[in-house]
Amino acid sequence: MTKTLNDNFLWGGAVAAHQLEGAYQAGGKGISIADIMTLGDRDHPREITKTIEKDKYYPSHVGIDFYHHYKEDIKMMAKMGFKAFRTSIAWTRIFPNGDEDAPNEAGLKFYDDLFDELLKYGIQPVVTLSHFEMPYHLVTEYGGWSNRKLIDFFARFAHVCFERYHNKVKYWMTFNEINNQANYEDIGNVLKNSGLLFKKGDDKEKMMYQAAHYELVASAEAVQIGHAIDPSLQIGCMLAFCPIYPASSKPEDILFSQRAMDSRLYFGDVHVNGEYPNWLKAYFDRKNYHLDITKKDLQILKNGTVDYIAFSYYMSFTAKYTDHMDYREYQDLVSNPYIKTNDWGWAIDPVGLRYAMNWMTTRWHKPLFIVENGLGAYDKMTADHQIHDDYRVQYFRDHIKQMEKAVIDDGVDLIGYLPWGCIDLVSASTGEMKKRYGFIYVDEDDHGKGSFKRYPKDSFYWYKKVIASNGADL
Ligand code: BGP
Repeated sequence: MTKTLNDNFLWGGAVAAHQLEGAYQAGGKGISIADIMTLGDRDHPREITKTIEKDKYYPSHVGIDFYHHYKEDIKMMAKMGFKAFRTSIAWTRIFPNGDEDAPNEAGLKFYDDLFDELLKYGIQPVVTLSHFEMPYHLVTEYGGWSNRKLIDFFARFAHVCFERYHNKVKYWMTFNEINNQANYEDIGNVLKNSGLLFKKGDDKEKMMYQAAHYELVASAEAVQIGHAIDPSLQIGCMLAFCPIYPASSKPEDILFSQRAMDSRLYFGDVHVNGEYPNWLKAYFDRKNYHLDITKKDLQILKNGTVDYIAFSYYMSFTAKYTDHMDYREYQDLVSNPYIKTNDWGWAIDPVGLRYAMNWMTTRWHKPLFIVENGLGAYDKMTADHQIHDDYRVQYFRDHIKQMEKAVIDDGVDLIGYLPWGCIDLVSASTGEMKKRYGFIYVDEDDHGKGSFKRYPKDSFYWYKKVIASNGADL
């Protein structure tokens, strides 16, 4: 008999609060860093404004107005047969400024209602505490994650969420793509994700490591808080996983690509082993980085290791050794002749998903959870409201096949598969609507205009069939 996935495999989809909720000031919500980001596009990064300017369009303000449409949206997900739905809690709905003593009840109630609606259909909510956003007040008053105080603010937020929802939510993640959260190369991302403000002359790399350390400690503290409230909670980290292949069999290329991956994925080492890897400690020494890492921090990291590894998988990279071996230099990327790219230049590499799953299993020995994967594409709706997205079906078919090989043939322990943007939403990198990922089309343009009506795409019916057959009918 052919082996299949477990019956309790969690099929579903994933979104994030600031990319779909809209209603950015409803129910006492505060301003988050996502709310001051303007619209960008493939060639123009999004800008971060200091104040909200009248007449300017900010994608998160509208999202797809999920805040008011969630019942209808969840009904459609239930029709597809979803077993799980990943979303995030907007920190600013719970603590509008981030540093209050008491949470905002209206914000807490919104997520109670949302989780109840999911549970009504037997869909498990899977929750990220911080998905690329934080209260803007914490940036202006404290300097974002450059400040140790943020650990306490985050811990308080996590505590409130675990206490309130632990009977409704079993699977949690602390920071979305924590390894992108602390990425100093792209100023837009830095501000967006970690709330760092740079002054002239600042050592950005050092600041990035310091912020990353505080986030890692905050994450480990949250894991302990959640387990103390309810030991049955499964609390994981979330990593962006992009394999970085060597450009050739030249030993230097191989060592170089290995170090490049280490540098992106050391976050997983800290989350799982509760300590920094040796190569990174050596690097800190070499660079003379005396980071604020206390004995107590190291104890927290040790005591707050994660239950599982959640990850996003979109693409792979290929790297070539140049004349230096500093691990941050993996940006010397070359194109891979065996791999095609999507309209945004992202490499489409299904086999890379199987590679990723095996890589993580061998290294960390933890259950895995695919909480993002998908194809951003320009979809067209016909006059009779059909969306023929056969390219998306092909993308998913190829990736799910590799995922199944990893589970069935390679024995990887996988909790579920939650493709990204199961309903069209605002793109994180550009703020546009036209980079669509969903099984459900939302009639809205890049400026937040449209009927906001929802329509199933062809992929909707295909995915329904996949779920119904537990991944056998692709
Ligand atoms: C991941 C983020 C998501 C999502 C996805 C697709 O990095 O966790 O928030 O947006 O990428 O990216 P984009 O929206 O830029 O296409």
